[in-house]
Amino acid sequence: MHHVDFTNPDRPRTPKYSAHFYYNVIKDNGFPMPDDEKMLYGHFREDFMWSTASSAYQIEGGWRADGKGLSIWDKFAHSPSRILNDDVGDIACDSYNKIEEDVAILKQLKVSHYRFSISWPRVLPDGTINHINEAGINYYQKLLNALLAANIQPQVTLYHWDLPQAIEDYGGFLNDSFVKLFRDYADLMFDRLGSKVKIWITFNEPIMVANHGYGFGGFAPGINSGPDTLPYIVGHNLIKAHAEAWHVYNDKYRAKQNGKISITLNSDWSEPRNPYRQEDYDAARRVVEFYLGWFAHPIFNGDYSEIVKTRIRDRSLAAGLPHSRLPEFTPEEIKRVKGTHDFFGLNHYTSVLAFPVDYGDDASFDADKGVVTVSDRVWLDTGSVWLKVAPFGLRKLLNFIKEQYGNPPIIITENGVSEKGTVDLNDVHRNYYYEKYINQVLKAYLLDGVDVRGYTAWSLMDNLEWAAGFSERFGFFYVNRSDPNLPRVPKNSVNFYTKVIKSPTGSAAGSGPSASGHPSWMESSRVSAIKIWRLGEPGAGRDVSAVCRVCLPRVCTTGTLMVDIE
Ligand code: GBH
Repeated sequence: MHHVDFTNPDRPRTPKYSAHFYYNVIKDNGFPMPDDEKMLYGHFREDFMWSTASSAYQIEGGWRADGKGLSIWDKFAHSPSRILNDDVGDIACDSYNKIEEDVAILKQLKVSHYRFSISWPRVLPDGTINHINEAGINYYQKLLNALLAANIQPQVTLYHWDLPQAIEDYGGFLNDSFVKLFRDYADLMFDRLGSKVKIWITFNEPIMVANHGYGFGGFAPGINSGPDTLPYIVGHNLIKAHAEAWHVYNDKYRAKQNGKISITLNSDWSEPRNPYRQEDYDAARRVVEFYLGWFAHPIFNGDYSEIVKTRIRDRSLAAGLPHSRLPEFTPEEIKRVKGTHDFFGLNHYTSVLAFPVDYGDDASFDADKGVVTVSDRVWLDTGSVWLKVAPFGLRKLLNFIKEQYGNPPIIITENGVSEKGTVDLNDVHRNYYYEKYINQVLKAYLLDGVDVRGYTAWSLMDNLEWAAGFSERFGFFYVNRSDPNLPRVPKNSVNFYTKVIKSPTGSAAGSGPSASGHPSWMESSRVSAIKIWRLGEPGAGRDVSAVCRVCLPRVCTTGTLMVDIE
């Protein structure tokens, strides 16, 4: 535990890290749990919205049913090698024909709310209001009626990535006319469905539309011809379209329908890779500023943030361009966009460690951000490579939103975890994930005063996980795809989530340990953490730190020892 300098006749002893560590073990007489990992007991608001979510393309199927038009995901999925195993959403979970089944499993979960999205081409086959598909509107009417009859309040997303292909054929989000097309579509939906909906979300995760769809093309429509400019044009039109939809609702429907409307943004939380290096702090800040701030800053504060504007302008001018690749809002547009929110919709799954990298002449969203991110090796694995379990990040992100965007009411519109490979209905790793993340939300609410109004677990059932196809499963319910009836089979986490929602004294989110002194889920959590560790591909073995984090929390100090990936 001490280094001895044998070149020095005095043989001086210098303590290694292990000496400090062992000193603390002795001092603490064991391995106490760090404060930020201890469970907090308490309650959310009385009217807290407990929800679970899905999206149209991921579950509906019925891709050509009753006059539905094609979406960019229909086309993308039917193009070779775009989706893993060439999976398609033609049938998906067949929710188009299974309203009863879906509402039954929502009732089983005892959620107060359900977040789903509308397929734009199902209601407007060519994307315009020139041709309305009544059969499509009927489907959503029936779904809304069934939900309300079950006392489940809908949270409806207008756009969860499935643009009518007919609009894409005219340039999609790149064409300024997108703004009016979206406004008209939104107007029609408020008119026809709005009496039954109190929570509207215009767009789900705009950054994915802009950067995945039109930047590097991993998502539909799969465009990668102009990563330097196209994502920014897409983002710009999307923000304007969101603002117009908000104004239509505000001017024409709010008084009568009395609902709320906003946008859902997603972001990882980011920590510096090396907490002793200022540049890494700056890089970590840029991750969140580019991820969340790209859209949140104009909508909540007016205009893009200085950090984003300055970096893109500087890099554009350095490359010899006459102006920034990031479009500018006019003063009138800034006024029109600013304040178009009734709450902050947040999707969050994971955290990253950031450090700065100079991308040279490369011009893209990532190059402009100038950051590379890695994971802390002590964060547990899941069924998705990008998703590591790091619950603390959610509390930090909630606090960031509170500080940066004027303490808005926040609805967490997605949070969840996946598995892949062999089906195991005993998904204790999902219980572990939800317990830890929801508890961080509770801390943000009770200890930090963050105005959290609702929590939404992704997802109701296993579904088409975009480019990953059906291979990664986020659901509370397993969907047996080898049975043509596509039955929904509850996993263990159904009970867990129901308990969290319903528990009068609370369990994960609740008010105290049980008689035994430990909340009943405590032991299963430890087991499940170890199970998550095993979820990766065989052989992709995680080092033991993942396990010792569970058993010996102090051995692996998140973020501080993890500086060895260059
Ligand atoms: C959400 O996106 C979506 O809203 C939801 O539809 C989806 O099912 C859910 O998450 C689970 O993924 O392929 O390595 O480039 C969360 C943001 C966007 C994170 C896509 C993962 C793919 C990374 N996700 N991203 S990669």
